[in-house]
Amino acid sequence: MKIAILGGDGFVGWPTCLHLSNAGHEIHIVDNLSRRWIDTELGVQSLTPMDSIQERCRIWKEVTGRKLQFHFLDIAKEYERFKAWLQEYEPDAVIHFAEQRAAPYSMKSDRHKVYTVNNNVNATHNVLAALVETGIDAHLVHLGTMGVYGYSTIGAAIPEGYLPVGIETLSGETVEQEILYPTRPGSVYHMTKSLDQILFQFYAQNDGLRITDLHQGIVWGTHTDQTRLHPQLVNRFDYDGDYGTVLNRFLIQAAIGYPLTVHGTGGQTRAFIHIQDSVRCIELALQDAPKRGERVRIFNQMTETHRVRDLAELVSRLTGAEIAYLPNPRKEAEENELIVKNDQFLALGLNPITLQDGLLTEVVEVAKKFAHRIDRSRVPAVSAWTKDLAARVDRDP
Ligand code: NAD
Ligand code: USQ
Repeated sequence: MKIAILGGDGFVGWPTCLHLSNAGHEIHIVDNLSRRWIDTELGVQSLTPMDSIQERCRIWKEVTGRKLQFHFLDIAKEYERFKAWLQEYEPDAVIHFAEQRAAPYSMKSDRHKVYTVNNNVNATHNVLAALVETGIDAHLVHLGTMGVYGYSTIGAAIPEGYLPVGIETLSGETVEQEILYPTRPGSVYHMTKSLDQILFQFYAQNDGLRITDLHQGIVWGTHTDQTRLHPQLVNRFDYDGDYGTVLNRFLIQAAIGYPLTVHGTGGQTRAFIHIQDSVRCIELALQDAPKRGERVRIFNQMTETHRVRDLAELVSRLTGAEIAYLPNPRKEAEENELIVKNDQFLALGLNPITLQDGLLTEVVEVAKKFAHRIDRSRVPAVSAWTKDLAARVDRDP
C-alpha cells in the first residue's frame, strides 16, 4: 500500500513509519515539525538524541534499503497545499497522528488552548474535506484517545466507541439503537479528540468516507524492533512535565534519583499500551478497512489498566525510588475504576505485551544511558487546570 503518515516524525508516528516500511509499504511522512518547535518553546529536549527527520530517513535507507519520503507540510494551516499533495500522491491509506497531543500543554494558558483547538480540529477537518474533494478513497486511520470516555466511578465496562441505548418511541415501544459513547473529556486536548469523533461520524455518513478511530491508552516504552536497528533510528522520549506521560516519567525519575511524582492520591486508573503493540495495532487496523457507507469503526487500543499509585509502587520496588504524593495540578477524579473492552484487536490476533519487569528495566537502562541530557528543573508538572489549582502546584518536590 501507499501510506501517508501525518505526524510521522512523532513518538508513535516514527516507529509506525518504520514498522510499515519494514512490512513493504510505500511510506510518505507528512509533518510540520511543530513538536520539535514546541521543545524549543518549552526549553526541553527528548531524552534520547533525535536526528533531523531527513537524517533519520537517510539512515533507514542505509540500514534496510527502503525509502521513506518526507514532506514538510502543515495540514492545519495549508489546506490547498495538502489537497494538492493528496491529489498528486493518491495514498491508499492515511494515518493521522498530526495533532497537539499533551493535555498539560493544552491547559498551560489561553494561548495554548486556542492553539490546540485550532491545530487539532482544523487538521482533522482539512484531511476529511480534502479526501472528499479529491475523491480519493483512502482508508483514514486516526489516533484518538481513551480519554474521550471520561473516568466514571461506577466501574462499568467501556465498550468500543458505541453504547447501546433503548429509546421509547411515540407508540410506547422500546427501540434499541447504538450511539457514540457520550464524551467526557478531561482537558482541552481531550476535548479536541471528542470533537474529532463528530467530524468522523458526519463524513462517514455524508460522504461514505472509510474511517477507523483508534481510542488509544497511554503509550509507554521507547524501542520497537525497528528503532533498535541503529542508534540514529532511536525513538523520541518525552520526560518533561508537559509531554512526558506517567509511566515513562516514573521510569526516568527512578533512573536519576528523583522522587516519583504521583498526583494526588494516585487513585487515578488509566489504560496503557506498549509502543510495540501500538504500532502492531495500527497495522492490524489498516488490514481490516471498513467498507464505504459503513459507520466509523472504533477500536479501544489498550492492553491493560493500572492505578497510578500502583505503578509508582511497582517502579519503586524495582528501583528503590522514593514516592512523592503531590498536590494534583489537574482537575480529575481522585479515584476511579476503569474496565475497558478491547475484544476487536484480540480477535484480529493481537498478543498483548503487558508490564513486565524486563521491559521496565529496559526503559530505566535507556534513561540511565541518557541521564546526562535530563534537565531536572523540567521534571515537575506545573501546568494547572484552573487558576485555583495553579496556586497549589509543587514546583520542587
Ligand atoms: P507527538 O507530538 O510526538 O507527534 C505528533 C506529530 O504530529 C509531531 O511530529 C508533530 O510535529 C506533528 N503535527 C502536529 N500538528 C501538525 C500539523 N498541523 N501538521 C503537520 N504535522 C503536525 O505525539 P505522539 O505521542 O506520537 O501521538 C500521536 C497521536 O497519537 C496523537 O494524535 C495523540 O493524540 C495520539 N495518542 C498518543 C498517546 C501517547 O501516549 N503518546 C496516547 C494516545 C493517543
Ligand atoms: N500523572 C501523575 N504524575 C505525573 C504525570 C501524570 O500522577 O508525573 C497522572 C495524571 O494526573 C493523570 C495520569 O497520570 O491522572 C495520566 O497522565 P498522563 O500525562 O500520563 O496522560 P494523559 O494526560 O491522559 O495523556 C496521555 C497522552 C495523550 C493520550 C492519553 C491517553 O499525552 O496524548 O491521549 O495519554 S488516555 O490517558 O488514555 O486518554
